[in-house]
Amino acid sequence: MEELTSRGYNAEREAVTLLANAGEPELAAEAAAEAAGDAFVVTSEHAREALDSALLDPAPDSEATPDDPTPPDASEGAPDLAEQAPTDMNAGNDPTPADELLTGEDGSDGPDVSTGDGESENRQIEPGRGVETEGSHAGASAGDAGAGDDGGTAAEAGGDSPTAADAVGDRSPPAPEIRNDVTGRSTGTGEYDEFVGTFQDRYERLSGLLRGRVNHRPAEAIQSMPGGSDAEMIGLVDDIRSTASGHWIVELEDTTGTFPCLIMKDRAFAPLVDDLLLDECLAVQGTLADDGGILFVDSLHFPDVPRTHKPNTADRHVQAALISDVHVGSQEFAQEAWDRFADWLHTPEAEAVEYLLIGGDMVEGVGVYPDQDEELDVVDIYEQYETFAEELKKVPGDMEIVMIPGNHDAVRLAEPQPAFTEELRDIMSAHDARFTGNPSTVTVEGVSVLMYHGVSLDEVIAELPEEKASYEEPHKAMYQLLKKRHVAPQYGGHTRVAPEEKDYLVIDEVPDVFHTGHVHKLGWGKYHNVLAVNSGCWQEQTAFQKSVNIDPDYGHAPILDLDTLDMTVRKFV
Ligand code: D5M
Ligand code: FE
Ligand code: ZN
Repeated sequence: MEELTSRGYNAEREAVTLLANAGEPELAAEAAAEAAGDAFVVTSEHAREALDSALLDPAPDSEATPDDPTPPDASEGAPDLAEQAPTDMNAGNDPTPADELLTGEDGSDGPDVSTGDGESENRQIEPGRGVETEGSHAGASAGDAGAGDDGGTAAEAGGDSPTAADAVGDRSPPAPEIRNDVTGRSTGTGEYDEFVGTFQDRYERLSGLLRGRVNHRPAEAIQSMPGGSDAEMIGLVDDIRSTASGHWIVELEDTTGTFPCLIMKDRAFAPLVDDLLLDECLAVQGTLADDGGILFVDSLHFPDVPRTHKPNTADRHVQAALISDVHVGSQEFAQEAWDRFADWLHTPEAEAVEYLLIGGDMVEGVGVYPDQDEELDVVDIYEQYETFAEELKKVPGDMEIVMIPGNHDAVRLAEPQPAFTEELRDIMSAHDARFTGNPSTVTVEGVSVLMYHGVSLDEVIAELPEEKASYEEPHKAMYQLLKKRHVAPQYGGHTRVAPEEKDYLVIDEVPDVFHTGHVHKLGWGKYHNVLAVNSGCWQEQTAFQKSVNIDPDYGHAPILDLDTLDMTVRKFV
């Protein structure tokens, strides 16, 4: 199973059983993946084909196949930027207007970011019956009402049980506009070399954001500068190591080579080294050592979001529900909460909620994690989508729905993930929903929402200090992605990345709202005026989550006022 998931496939339960019972399960899985081609769901058919065919003998080449967008060995570092003939990295890089220098600054301390200390207003509203606020776990994690201090106080919901009969039925939202969607534009065939192109594009665009702030000299040029010279460089982080005396060496790479940069432990910005992830883009300014072999760093710059960013707002009162991680098909799918949510959408109170944005993991999928099948309610992946479609039908038909896939969905696992296939769209066609890739930028009523499922959040949370990123405050992990202007900076870890000519994971334009899910925790706040929302889930605690003490925030719907960017969380548990 791991073999299949690591290659970006989901698999039917029967297929898993067949492959697991094969003489050499790993090879069998690999062969089944070949048979599945670009189907992304390995069916029992594929498994049988693999077991019957000569594919197993001799052992297939373990190199990635053209259908497999993931690298042969994810533990391998990011490809060398300079491996291919360097493109002209200096051309076409419009330096952004100089934002304020962000040297050594941690944006999350900015005044526009609330601390989630529980003192801020906790705007949670509970419609429906018998709902308790007290003791709500979300109360603690979502108390970070950073979404503005202007109005929007909690209102008590009406006591009547809403039913579909209360339908308001006069929504007529204009169509959202979608950008940065890989769907239908995928160029990657899975060759490792293609990653060089992806990283060159990443470098080109992220360094473009930094060029107004530093006077970049290529690594090659710095290598031949005399000792003692001042030098500035923009590069992707290639290595981070500490010296015997506790200082840090950050190796930066551009298209001409790499150069080591020394960050002294007593510098004010030294703690920022803890926030660094491999392969993110950084700029440094400093002075070369006497022998010219290392750069002593005086300042560090992240691509970041300008503090002056002014978000767009809708010019009428209209709202969007931001949800994710529905996990239909799981025994833990929170059916009652979902039904209450869907019912509430039919009430006059929800009249302004014209958009439903779903950030991935529509269904529980099959074979996503070991032993996951023991908790499946619906074992067939297509039946899961059929069941999901039934759940979606409960939502008012005049809402505009946008969906991206997540890691439990039946599309390729490697990011950027293309939108659901025609076959799956047909199953989920009831609402004429819009299907777009993960990530995508969806503009509703003038407000741009960067939708990203959020797999990289696990990594950001694992790598960064607790106060910068934690499951309790997932929005802070999102701030880091905004600061790095990339939704999944680190290559070769948990987050699978596909080689595309364009790095779709770069956050090119600053969004007004950043919407993720995946970690099943609710949290929101503002980072340099960008509202970051992680939207919880509709799945109660799974056995795995119990084993690692993850207490999911299920049955909550963050409702966003598109005209003010204020957030209200509605509880349906
Ligand atoms: O994952 C929901 C959250 O739980 C996310 O933070 C990953 C984590 N998770 C869940 N199951 C597992 C297993 N089996 N291994 C590691 N991490 C896990 P989602 O993928 O949205 O269900
Ligand atoms: Fe999920
Ligand atoms: Zn997920």
